[in-house]
Amino acid sequence: MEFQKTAGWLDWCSGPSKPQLRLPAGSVDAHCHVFGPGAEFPFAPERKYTPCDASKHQLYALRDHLGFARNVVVQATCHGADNRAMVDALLHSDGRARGVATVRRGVSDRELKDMDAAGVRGVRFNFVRRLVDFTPRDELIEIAGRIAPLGWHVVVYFEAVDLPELWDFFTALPATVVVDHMGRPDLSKPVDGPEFELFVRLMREHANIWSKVSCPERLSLTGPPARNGERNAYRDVVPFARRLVETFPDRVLWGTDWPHPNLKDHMPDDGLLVDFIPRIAVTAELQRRLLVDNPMRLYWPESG
Ligand code: 0GY
Repeated sequence: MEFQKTAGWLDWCSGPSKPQLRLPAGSVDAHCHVFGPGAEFPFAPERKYTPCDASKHQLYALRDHLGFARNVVVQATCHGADNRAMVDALLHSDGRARGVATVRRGVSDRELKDMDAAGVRGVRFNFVRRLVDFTPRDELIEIAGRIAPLGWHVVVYFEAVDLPELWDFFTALPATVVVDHMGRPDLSKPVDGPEFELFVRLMREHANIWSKVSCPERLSLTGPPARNGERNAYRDVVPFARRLVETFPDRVLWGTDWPHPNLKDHMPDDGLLVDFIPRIAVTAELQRRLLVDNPMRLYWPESG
């Protein structure tokens, strides 16, 4: 099937630089996606955007280029609850990728078991309105109950302004909960202001809640290297991410977010994104926890 990309779609960077940071051995890119290829794995009819293709081969070439050992492939909304492209990527990873799926209420036990065997370790609940239609809470609670026996966790994606309303739902989930991109804070607000404090409190009061300290390119208002010079890229994100890394060193994850869906402004160089890591995890010890120990504990516990 032929797909027409969403108008103004920015394709992923095809020649990323080699990072200066030598990643710790065994580092995990804990948030990335595959898109199609659409001709092989068609995009979902209910999708809100149509991306460029971004195949498993391209993802694994990037993994090797950047110096990662493993990936966590997160189901993207453009594939809806059709997890075939993500599962296919896991099956062709030589055990070096785990996955996070999107499922609906009608998913069978057999489908869940097969996904588990392929390497899926969680489901994603998405509350970002531009990406998905509303799913009733009782359906999500039912799904959380269905995956609990498998030992899977729940990944949640939402914007900071919606946290007060989602608080009770998140804190009642009977699983590890991993928040995408620090709960998408509004960086025009201070790092010690009430909005981000609420997110820090969520993590402080609930030891089962983790956060990805990913996506400076998505959150930053000060912007990318071209505007600031490499050393100052995404500088407004640093205090937010550093605060989480230093307060909760055992519950943070990092990922490239390749192939960076829905960016309007610029497409990041993934090598430079890796070089952002030492600015938010400032010691070798913090980097090792962020990139190796924490994701291994969550996604490859049998290797520990
Ligand atoms: C991300 C961000 C986005 C999209 C998705 O599943 C998705 O479609 O995650 C976004 O547009 O914010 O985390 O990669």
